[in-house]
Parts: sequence; C-alpha cells; structure tokens
Amino acid sequence: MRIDRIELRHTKMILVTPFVTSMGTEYDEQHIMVRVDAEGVTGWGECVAEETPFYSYETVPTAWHILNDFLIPAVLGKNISCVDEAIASYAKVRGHMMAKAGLEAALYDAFAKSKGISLSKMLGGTQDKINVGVSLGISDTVPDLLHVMEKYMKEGYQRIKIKIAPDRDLQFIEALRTEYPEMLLQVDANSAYTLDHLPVFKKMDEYHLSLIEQPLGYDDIFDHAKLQREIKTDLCLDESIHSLGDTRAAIEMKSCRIINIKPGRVGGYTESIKIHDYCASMNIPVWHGGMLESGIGRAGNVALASLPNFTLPCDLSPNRKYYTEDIVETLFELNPDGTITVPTGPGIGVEVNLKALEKYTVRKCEHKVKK
Ligand code: OSB
Ligand code: MG
Repeated sequence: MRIDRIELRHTKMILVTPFVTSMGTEYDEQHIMVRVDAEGVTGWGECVAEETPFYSYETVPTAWHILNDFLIPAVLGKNISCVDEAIASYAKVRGHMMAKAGLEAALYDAFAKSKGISLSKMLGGTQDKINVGVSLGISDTVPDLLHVMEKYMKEGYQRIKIKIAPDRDLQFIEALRTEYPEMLLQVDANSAYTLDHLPVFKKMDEYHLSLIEQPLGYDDIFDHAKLQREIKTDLCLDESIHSLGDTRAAIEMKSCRIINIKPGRVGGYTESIKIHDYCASMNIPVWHGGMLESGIGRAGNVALASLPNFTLPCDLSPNRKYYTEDIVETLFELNPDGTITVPTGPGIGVEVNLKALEKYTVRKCEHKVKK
C-alpha cells in the first residue's frame, strides 16, 4: 500500500469531570490524531502524549516533532506491504513510544480497512465483548467518592479503580469496602509512594484489592520486587513497562503479577501483542489501561483488548464517561452485563465525525506525496 498523505491534528477536548491523580488535575485532554491516506483508504490513530510530561516524558510538542521530522518521513510515499515493514523503517528512533504508537495505529486501521476486516480480527482478537471497569480520580472527601460510586455502580460497571496518593488512600479504600464488600476494587498510585510506605501497603492488604497499580517509581522494576515480596496483594505495573523486555524483567524478577497494557506506552499494537503473548505463556493476566482517549483511540483499544489474555476488566469506559461530545459518530455503550461490544466493521469500526474533529483541532499539518 502506498502511503500518499498523512495529516496530524493536535486536539483539545474538555473532560466531563476533572481527573485528579497523584500527578495533578486534568481539565481537558490534548492528544494528536493521525490520519493516513493510502490508495483510497483512510486510517485513523490517536497519539496519547499529553500536554504535560507528568505521566510520561512525552508531550504533545515532543510527539509532534518526532512524528513530523522522523516517523512520517520514514513512511511517506513508500509502498509498504505490512505494518511491521513500517515499524522497521523508523526502528532506529529510540523511545518516543506514544509518537510511534499514534502512527502505527493509523497504519493498522488503514491495512485492516484495505483487507476489509476488523482491527480486532487483524490483531488476533477472540472476544466479542470486553469486560470493563471505570477509573475514578481522587475525591475530595469520602462522601464525595461514595456519591460518585453510586452512579457508576447503577450503570453496571464490573469493577472500580480509584486513584490514590499518600494520605488519600486508606480512608477511601475502607469506605468503599464497607459499602461494597464484594466489588472488584483496585487502586492506582501513579508512582506516588516509596518503600518507606510499607506499613500503608500492609494495611491495604486487608481489603482484598484486585491489584495495586504502579505504587513506586515510574521507571522502577527493582523496588517493586521488594514490595511484592512483602505483601499479599498483586502488584501491577503500568508506567515502568515500555516493551517486551521490560515485561520480561518485571515478571522474571517477580516485581508484579499482573501487567497493564497501553499501546501508547509500548509503541503500538505490535509490541502490545508481544507482551500479551509472553504474559499468556507465563500465566500472567493482562488488562488494557486507558489514557482518556477520544473515540478514535478508544475503538483501537477495544480491538486490542479483544485478545484472549485480556481477562481482567479494562479501563475502557463508554465515550460519554469522558467527553460530552466525541469526535466519532459511533459511541460505545455499556451492556447490562458490564461489557462493551467489539466493533465488527472494517478497521477500528467507528466513523470519525470530521465536523467535531475540526471543532476540537488546535493546529494541524499535512504531508503529501507530489503526484
Ligand atoms: O495511570 O492509568 C493511568 C489517565 C492518564 C494517565 C494515566 C492513567 C490514566 C487513567 C485513565 O487511569 C483511565 C481511563 O482512560 O479510563
Ligand atoms: Mg495507571
């Protein structure tokens, strides 16, 4: 397939509710939408680099630079027979996983559409519905959290994840457990703790949490192994995992017993599948994390999460949990059994709403092959 044109759009979408984590508060989400046109087919991808370098070192401007100056020139005008060939053409770019994943996603969508198959099928998906949960930011008070919880429990979510930070942890966990003794409950610290907090983690052990996500350093694998040895609750790594190599190190060192897969963090679907397959071979369950994606990235995530070892509920809520107006025509809904249905149409299976996309575009640029 000849890559004829690539367009980037820096978007800014307002969140339904501000998202509070140990890293700060997000009121809106800025990402980059990638459009690839190839022989009459259009593919879409979302680069999940954010405005700030707080979750990852990548930001919208760094991804914009890497995409425009290195990744796009490597594939534009080329006749590419598969996505792996495109990946090989920019493999010498080190890091910048989110920039790579945004372009890779658009290429995957274009290839799946050119073959007339769904992205889920192309990636090797086997599930037609995905178990999903909801990820809640840190609340000001316990009554505030219980109020928000009631709404989401009524909607039928299978599990709840709450963000935590030192001194904003046990009181919320304790209150939720008292109110909902059986609910699947997990917590995400986004690297806000150190090994000195061991007594706090020992207390968390009493609330049968499904997992504790990334409690220690954002690039740590070693200390997590020390912590995992000391507590019963399964640890899960998010920030520390950027590749299959990181995953192997974490599993072999017993730093965690569960892996959160986000294609943006690991450079795309190809690397995600390698991690997924390795974890399956090691009996390590995986689940799909989220980056507050628009409907474009969300649809790709749902396709990836349809692979067989995504057995734990994913951070993939319906569009309206995040945005009042999304940039796609087709919105995900929560089924009564707390699942989301995997699209079966070609590629990501959702149509982009070009008018809405234009409305939320802050800047755009295009690269075109001269005819
Ligand atoms: O740590 O999983 C995280 C959002 C932005 C950055 C990091 C994280 C998150 C989320 C959002 O938890 C989950 C979602 O998209 O529903
Ligand atoms: Mg996380």
